[in-house]
Amino acid sequence: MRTTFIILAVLAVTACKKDEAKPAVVAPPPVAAPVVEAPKPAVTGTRSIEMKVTEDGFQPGNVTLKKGEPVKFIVTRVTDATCATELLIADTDIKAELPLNKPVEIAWTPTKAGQVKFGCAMDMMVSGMLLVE
Ligand SMILES: [Cu+2]
Repeated sequence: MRTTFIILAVLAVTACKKDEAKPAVVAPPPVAAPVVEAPKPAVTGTRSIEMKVTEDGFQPGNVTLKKGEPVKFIVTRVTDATCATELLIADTDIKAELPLNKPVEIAWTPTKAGQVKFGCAMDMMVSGMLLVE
């Protein structure tokens, strides 16, 4: 009887040690968790839309928005081989400089449904379309 008890006790102790060892091994993933959660505050409230200016123009060229929903474009010009060094949104006062490789935040809230053109300062020769629903 005693032997059985001791074996069980040993097993129990061994099991405890294993359980104790596990969290130490599992520990690294929780470190990654805050990294995943980090973008959340930026998304809260205002929708962020990342956009690039490449040799092919604005990427993405078409963006669907919702009327009354505030958005924040984060625009990065990644090439000098473009005339789109500024971004204008038609029928608004928005005119943002786009320095090379520097993300620029442009906040806007569409107030009516329809298509709104955006593009470079040169009569929007390089352009894209905002589709407001
Ligand atoms: Cu242009």
